[in-house]
Amino acid sequence: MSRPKIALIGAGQIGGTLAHLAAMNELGDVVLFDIADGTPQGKALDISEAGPSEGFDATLTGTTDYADIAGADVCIVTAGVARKPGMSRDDLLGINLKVMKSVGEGIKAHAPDAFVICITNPLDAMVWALREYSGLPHEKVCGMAGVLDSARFRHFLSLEFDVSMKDVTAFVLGGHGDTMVPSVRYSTVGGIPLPDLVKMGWTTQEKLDAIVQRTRDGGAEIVGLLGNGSAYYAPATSAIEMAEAYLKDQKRLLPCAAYVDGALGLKGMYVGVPTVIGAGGVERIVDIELSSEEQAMFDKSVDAVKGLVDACKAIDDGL
Ligand code: PYR
Repeated sequence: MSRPKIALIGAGQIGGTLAHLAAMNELGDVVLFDIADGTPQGKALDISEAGPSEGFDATLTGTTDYADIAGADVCIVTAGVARKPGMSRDDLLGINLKVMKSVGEGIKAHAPDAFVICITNPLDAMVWALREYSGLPHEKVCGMAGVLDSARFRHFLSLEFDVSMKDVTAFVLGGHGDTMVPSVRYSTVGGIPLPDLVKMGWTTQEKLDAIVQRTRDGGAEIVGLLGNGSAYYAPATSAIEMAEAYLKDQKRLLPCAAYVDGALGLKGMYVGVPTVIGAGGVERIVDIELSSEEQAMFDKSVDAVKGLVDACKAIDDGL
């Protein structure tokens, strides 16, 4: 039986980290694709040479030819430009839309049966565009953002409560942008919802509000610190969690940018929602109830995503 094939489209910082994590976790053989000749080949060889020390047997190759992703089981797309300090994710729309066109066409031609995870920003609009250009079924194309935003929220909460991150669960919904909705009610420590922890005196509402805002600004905080790029370790780890859920049919309940048609009152659009990921791809959208306050924040985020998708359509009137 052959190993699963994981195609990584884009061999930048996230792409290289994805390749390393996929190999270390022995998820399958890795093909690293990039248009910059030398980069994918160099990173694939470098990571392969870590194999003897790390003890993995995955085969890693680098390529500039889409034909080499043929038959991939999973494609993780990071191709495109990352933001610089002072930029919002939305500023990348025009340039990265063009990139999604060639990536989508490459996947359509060579890996039409893959489960596709998009990481390129602005995330929700780019995953929508990638689905349009690739023509793959909606449940096989999704975006990585909710796992990352929730991980950031969990990390900040664990610092506040001085408890293990393992015991903090959290949910972030909506678009992967300034309007994202970290859900306080559905986030817990050992099963105790955050509002109860405020009542119990574990934290104050003011501190919790500040953590929610820090979560919303989590990507920008890293961009500001790095000075010349955006986050890559946590984004890559989050996408690997999703890829593993698909490859091992784990039926994980993970928030991601998924196509929603009916649930949460939405009609046919990509946005961050809780999902179940298994061998069928995004197998289920978890149709949670929102309070009126959460609903208002979610609606605002949905409108922001719709605006970005409209901007994509205006740039490429073939969409
Ligand atoms: C983030 O760090 O939030 C990205 O979108 C890469």
